[in-house]
Amino acid sequence: EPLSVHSESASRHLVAACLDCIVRADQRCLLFSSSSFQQDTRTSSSLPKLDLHVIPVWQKGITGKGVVITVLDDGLEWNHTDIYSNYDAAASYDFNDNDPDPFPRYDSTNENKHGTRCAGEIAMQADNNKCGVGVAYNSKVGGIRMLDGIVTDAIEASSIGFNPNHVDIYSASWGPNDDGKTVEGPGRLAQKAFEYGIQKGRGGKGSIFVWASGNGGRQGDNCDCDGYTDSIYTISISSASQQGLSPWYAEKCSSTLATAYSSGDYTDQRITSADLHNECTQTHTGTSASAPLAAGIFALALEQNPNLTWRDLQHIIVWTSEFDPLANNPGWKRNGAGLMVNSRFGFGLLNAKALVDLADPATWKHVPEKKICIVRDDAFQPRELKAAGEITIEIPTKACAGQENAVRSLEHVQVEASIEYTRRGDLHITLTSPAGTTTVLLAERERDTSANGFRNWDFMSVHTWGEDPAGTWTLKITDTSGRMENKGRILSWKLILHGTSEKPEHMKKPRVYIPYNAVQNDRRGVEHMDDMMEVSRKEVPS
Ligand SMILES: *[C@@H]1O[C@H](CO)[C@@H](O)[C@H](O)[C@H]1NC(C)=O
Ligand SMILES: *[C@@H]1O[C@H](CO)[C@@H](O)[C@H](O)[C@H]1NC(C)=O
Ligand SMILES: [Ca+2]
Ligand SMILES: [Ca+2]
Ligand SMILES: [Ca+2]
Ligand SMILES: [Ca+2]
Repeated sequence: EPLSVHSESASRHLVAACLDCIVRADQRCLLFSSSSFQQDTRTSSSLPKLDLHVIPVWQKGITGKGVVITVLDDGLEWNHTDIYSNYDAAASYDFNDNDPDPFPRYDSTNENKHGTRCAGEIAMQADNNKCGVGVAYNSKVGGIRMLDGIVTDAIEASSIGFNPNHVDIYSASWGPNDDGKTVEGPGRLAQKAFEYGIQKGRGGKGSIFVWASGNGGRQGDNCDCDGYTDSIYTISISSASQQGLSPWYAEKCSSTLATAYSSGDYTDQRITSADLHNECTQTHTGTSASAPLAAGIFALALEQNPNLTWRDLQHIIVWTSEFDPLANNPGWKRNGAGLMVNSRFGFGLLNAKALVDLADPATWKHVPEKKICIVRDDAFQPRELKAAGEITIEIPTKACAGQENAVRSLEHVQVEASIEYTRRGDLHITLTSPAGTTTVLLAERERDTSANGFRNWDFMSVHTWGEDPAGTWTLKITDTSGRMENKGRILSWKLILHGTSEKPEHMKKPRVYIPYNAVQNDRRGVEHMDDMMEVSRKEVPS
């Protein structure tokens, strides 16, 4: 059973914080209405005043109209009275039972509530005195029932590739087991479905795949070992708590693009949504609850500008996500393009208003054509690694300068490597860019005792986004576990640079970071923020 749903385990949260209004997004404090903009749900004024800035987008009349989202999960209670008016049968299917109706299977434990909760966050109806308001409350939402049974590569592929000229956004809050010892990605068919969606979906503009980054934090898991989040095609979303902190279940990795709110410590508020049996919940949790909030925000951007390509959207997320509200966490660094990035949060907290404003078709210029430059060393001989040892590989490159596929401004970077090692979880891999940005591509995982190593695994990083890749890269593999019996070798590697030959228009001026929210009870001064940026040029170890 390789898949797990990314909710927190219920047992940790028997004491529900029963608060009047429990949502982190601006669907929070709904008072059952989209028009009463009473939205501050803090339980104490000492908490930071945090905001995904959705309401200013609603005030412009942008609510997800004309955008179709489907939730790949355990089913959708589509006749729920807070979902029904936005339900889209053409975005729905049941691949567990092979029929068009994704209605979840009821049982005494209500275990199949997950998909309905995720869909509610996106598209709960406004002003109907029921549950809450979805982030994109006039979008259409469907459900693909695919987790309630044996999940084969074929079922994943059918789900990822379902009706790609009708569905705009696929939201997935599941992935490989979060046990801290699994390394797994999409199978052959699922990979093909991602590629098809990117190339052909949305009339060739590319399907939008939103993915939860995983809940294996307590198990020492690392989302670099999750090939779904690690894919360049998925927008991988992590969580922040009501306190603006990285929650206990969060995983770190270099592929996470951005963050939305979710649950945190057990007294922290959780996410409000629709629930099975036409009920409501105030206890939706984990990165599972963050990804749908992000999917809803992206639906707002697609209503504003339906012509955005899948790469336009990733660029807009990178350029508008906020460092400031999460600045009290360790691990921030400023990359060579001036962007703040953190392996817990990617580029930071989503800001719906900034994202939708940048997407404005009157001003947005599509990013230039995608180029891929592959750097390899044909003379490379396998190199040995031992406990307490280190392999350093210097990779000089002109980044295909002078060729049709020259990359001058980076998007994703992949290191495809095959590594044999007696204990995989003791490996630590970093990549340093010519601009001096060091990214952890793999962190140790205490529970991963596997001797299987990595076979052509794509380690993916977004941390050097916007940098010029020409110069010398450094790949470093170490083992500091102290287990002296460890040994192995790196058999092969390839550096894959994704990006553009021209700098995208919006990046021609540097990104300016401003304090996130003028009305927030900010406990840090602006000067302190500048200090913080100075220190955090190097990643602060956690
Ligand atoms: C939704 O459908 C189920 C199954 O047919 C039914 O039991 C339930 O009463 C319906 N809910 C509503 C709100 O109509
Ligand atoms: C989208 O692109 C089409 C074709 O280029 C154009 O006609 C249309 O006006 C564009 N829509 C927006 C909102 O920019
Ligand atoms: Ca069915
Ligand atoms: Ca409602
Ligand atoms: Ca995981
Ligand atoms: Ca991804």
